Amino acid sequence: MIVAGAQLGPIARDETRGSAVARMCALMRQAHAQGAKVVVFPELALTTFFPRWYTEDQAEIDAWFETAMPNDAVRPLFDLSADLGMGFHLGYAELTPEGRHFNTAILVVAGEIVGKYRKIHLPGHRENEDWRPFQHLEKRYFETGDLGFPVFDAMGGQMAMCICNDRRWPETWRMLGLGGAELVMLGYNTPLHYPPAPEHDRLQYFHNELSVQAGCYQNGLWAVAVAKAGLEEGCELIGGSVIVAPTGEIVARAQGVGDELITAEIDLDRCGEIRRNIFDFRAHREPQCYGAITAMDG
Ligand code: ING
Repeated sequence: MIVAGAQLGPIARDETRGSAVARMCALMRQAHAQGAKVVVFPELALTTFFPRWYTEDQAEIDAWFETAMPNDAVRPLFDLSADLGMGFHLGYAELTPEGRHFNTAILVVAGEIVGKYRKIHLPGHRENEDWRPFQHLEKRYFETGDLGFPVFDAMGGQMAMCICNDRRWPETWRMLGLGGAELVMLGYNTPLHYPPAPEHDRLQYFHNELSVQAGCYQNGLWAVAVAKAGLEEGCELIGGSVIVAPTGEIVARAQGVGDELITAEIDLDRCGEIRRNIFDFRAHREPQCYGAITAMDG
């Protein structure tokens, strides 16, 4: 199947959801024209990355969230998906009827939601830290995801999702590998500058690829990892969207930091090259030796 990653450039603070959706519809049409069966959009793709600002005004915070999915703003994307027979992954901020806040991603096939994931690894901090040039308040604005690491039978394969910081944690990938995932779709908003360790700024693209390549190789699965990129409200976000094979090879990479489509023809059966051999879990894993991984947090 041909898969597509639809990298987005900056979304301004005052940019409407309709504007972001229109940009995504254009990319979905482009993906369809190139024969893609599914297109992956970034994390929190309907708005600017609002956790970069501190506020105690809950109404201001909640305005960044979706209280229904689909809703009028995203309806054009769902309708186009149905018209074109396309699948898509969309990251957004979810406010549940019970008032719970999640950093969420959904998989939609032909206009119907077939899978949902809520971000488990929330980076950053809870309180305003004025020494930082910008905040990273995901721990303040979101709850830890409560859906686990689900795998969905869709589009002729075993599909899964994770979100941004999740990709840095090997546990994420192992849980999805153990769940039989063959294609992992994920979006990210990754600032180039990492205030706690600015000496690592030059490594942000490398760490993005290292994390996804390792996750794919060590679990024998494909990944499409897609950035919200560019200079967004004064904060430079990395691009570097990639499509990675179960061998760990990068088969497509974005070149810029704007709206940009990447595609690749992938064969889900290639997961077997890894899973029947070097990472045949049943033959080689020794879970009785790994107790510390779930017994302790650090
Ligand atoms: N963003 C970043 C990420 O994990 C980050 C946060 C940046 C952590 C750089 C460490 C280093 O890619 C989100 N949204 O998780």
